[in-house]
Amino acid sequence: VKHPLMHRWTLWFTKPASGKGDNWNDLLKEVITFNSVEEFWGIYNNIASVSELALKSDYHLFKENVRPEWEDAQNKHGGKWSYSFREKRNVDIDELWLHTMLAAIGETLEGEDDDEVMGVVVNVRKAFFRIGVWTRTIGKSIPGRGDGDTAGGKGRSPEKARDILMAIGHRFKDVLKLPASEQLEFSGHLDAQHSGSTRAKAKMIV
Ligand code: M7G
Repeated sequence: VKHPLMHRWTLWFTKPASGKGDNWNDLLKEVITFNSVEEFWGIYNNIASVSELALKSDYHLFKENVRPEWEDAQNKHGGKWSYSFREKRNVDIDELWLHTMLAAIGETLEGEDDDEVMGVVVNVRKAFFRIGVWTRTIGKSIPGRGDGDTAGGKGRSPEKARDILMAIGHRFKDVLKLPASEQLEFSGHLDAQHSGSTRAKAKMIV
């Protein structure tokens, strides 16, 4: 018996750049798509754990048909909640990433009709492990569009969209078992791409 998931999910891997000529597109690889709990465990048990990955690797677990890139139509108005674990030796990154993936595929990060979570990401870097949740919107109107057209459509007001994003942030913070004293930060993908620009930052913190 297979226990179906609410969505089909695709696992992606970013392999570390080998030389200067490598660009993002050469490094991002689609691994496999699945839609049941059993398939998830089969895959999980047969791939390298995060703690075994080389520096500059990423895993991305995204809803099927959403590429784990800012440029994807379903991400381009979105953002992410993320946290960087800088005490790399003191953190069980494998367990945190597993719980993040289970929260994503088990649909416990958002409410049933929210349709905000696009995927989850883990980055292995020299100074930190970073885990993030990518969302469809940033809880603000899209520049150049009407006010009711908060990214994601559904006719949500910016205030309502913001409430949904804050709730996702709180749930994600629980999944990561972060104490109240630690801050999870939200940033819009556009801000991330043009960091240093004068664009108003979509700053939220939980
Ligand atoms: P990162 O992995 O988000 O953060 O981006 P890091 O600086 O902590 O490693 C690293 C680099 O990967 C970026 O500067 C981009 O060159 C590239 N990159 C990452 N993402 C998520 C994207 C993306 O969605 N699209 C494109 N074109 N490049 C990306």
